[in-house]
Amino acid sequence: MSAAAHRRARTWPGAALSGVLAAATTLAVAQLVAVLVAPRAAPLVAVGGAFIDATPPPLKDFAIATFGTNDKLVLLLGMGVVIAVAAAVAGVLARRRFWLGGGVVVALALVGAVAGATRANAGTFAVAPSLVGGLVGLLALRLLLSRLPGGRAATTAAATTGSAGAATDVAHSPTTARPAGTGPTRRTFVATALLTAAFAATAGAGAQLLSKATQSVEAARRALKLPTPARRAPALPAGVESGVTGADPFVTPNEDFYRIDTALDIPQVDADTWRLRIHGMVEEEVEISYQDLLDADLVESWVTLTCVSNVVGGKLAGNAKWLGLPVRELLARARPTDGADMVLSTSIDGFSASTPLEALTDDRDALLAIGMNDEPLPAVNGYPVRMVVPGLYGFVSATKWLVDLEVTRYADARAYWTDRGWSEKGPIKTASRIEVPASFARVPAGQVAIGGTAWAQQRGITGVEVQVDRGEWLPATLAAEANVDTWRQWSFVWDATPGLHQLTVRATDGTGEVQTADRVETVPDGATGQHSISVTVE
Ligand SMILES: Nc1nc2c(c(=O)[nH]1)N[C@H]1C(S)=C(S)[C@@H](COP(=O)(O)O)O[C@H]1N2
Ligand SMILES: [Mo]
Repeated sequence: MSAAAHRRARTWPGAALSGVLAAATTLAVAQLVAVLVAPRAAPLVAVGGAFIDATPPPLKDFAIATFGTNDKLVLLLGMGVVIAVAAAVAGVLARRRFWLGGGVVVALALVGAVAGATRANAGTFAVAPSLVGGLVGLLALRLLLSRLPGGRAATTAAATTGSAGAATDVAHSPTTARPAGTGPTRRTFVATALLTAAFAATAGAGAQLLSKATQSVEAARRALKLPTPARRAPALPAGVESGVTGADPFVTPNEDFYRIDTALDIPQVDADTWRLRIHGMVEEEVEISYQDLLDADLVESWVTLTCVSNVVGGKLAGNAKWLGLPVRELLARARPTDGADMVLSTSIDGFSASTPLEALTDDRDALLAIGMNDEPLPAVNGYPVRMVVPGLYGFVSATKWLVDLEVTRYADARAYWTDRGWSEKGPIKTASRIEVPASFARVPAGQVAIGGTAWAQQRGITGVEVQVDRGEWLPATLAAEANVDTWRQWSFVWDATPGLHQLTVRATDGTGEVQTADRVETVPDGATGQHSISVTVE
């Protein structure tokens, strides 16, 4: 090994640390610039968003199945790890030849800039965060490496900046003089590293504070008072709850409602400037404001929302009281032309859903919803306005942060998930699940309360049956039905004998059709199959 190689071998941890610190500086500065000029173009969020859009359906399904609603956190953590490793390698490379590592920083900044500029509604300055961040990151890398003891870059830096003077005073500026040829000491490097880390932390915290201060959307949402509906939802009948302890509540509280979307950062939509345009195959284009919605005759309804990615027995469904304007009233004003059979609804972040025109014009009360369980829509559930269409999976109907309705034809336009291997239509399939006891629970012998929920929106649930150890199907007791668009709870008293047992459930919908036992996957239009659990009776 040459002497230079020896020195490099000794200094690689410092070089790797330099890379990581430079990356942290890049991201923090980019975040700060993003908050100031292009909120949606912060590199992590923009690249993560582009990654989500490019994720093939099996991987998306895997992510949801494995990490549930934490899938986004996992993605961000994964990106953090990848970036840290790439940055460490870049640091070591840059130690050898600056532009080998610097090139990695430039490449990553360019990826961030392109992702930022190509997101929906990106804005004029969408490349700025990544480019400014990348530039500051490069300077940080250069500075750190020049302060690394014992390497070539250090020697060069010392030779160009050095003259006589004290070498070890950590408080000195980059032009601190030191004896020619001796190079910086370990203390100088540690001090520079600490300063860089402090700088990155300050920029990051500044970005955080600033974005809190400028996020007036949540404040506006909280201050909002929903109007009194012109038509209230009928009061829930007594007995919609089965009464089985531990079963899910009939009304899902907003904070427990499942969340599924492609948005890494929750879009901040200002209700005051919000507009919805209805256009395409219409006699007349219509545009409405949020105030128009507040002033309209709003209706309330109980609807159970369900995700197509819900697996048999899964929890990606929730039931709420929605407040909104029937979409058919707007469509009546716009007057769709002959041949139109679909409405493509688009959100501010580029997600889109294809809903049959029919489902938006018939009497099922498809809503432009602004309220959820007597509150303005929470930001995660689509504030200020989302669609809620009874009977259809969310991916083809429930567009959150809604900004555009295009009346069109299935032959002419495709929605977000249809481009990614999912179906263009998505009526909800009959489903039932056992909530109590939990799978693999241990229960005492004797009378055991079994409970759960079934749904078949638009058709309703007219029967639920339970099967023990693949025996005879026995009727469960149905809780009261609120309406055909909500889920229905059920209960069953089981005379449990000691041993390991299997319990299975199936539902019958309002058309008399019994839920199939055939297992199909969620892709492309929803899972089927019956939910079974194993229980040990002691
Ligand atoms: N803007 C936007 N709206 C969206 C989605 C999305 O990714 N982006 N996902 C849809 C899907 S797949 C479902 S199941 C529902 C989930 O609504 P929730 O998060 O309020 O439960 O939102 C729908 N609306
Ligand atoms: Mo979904």
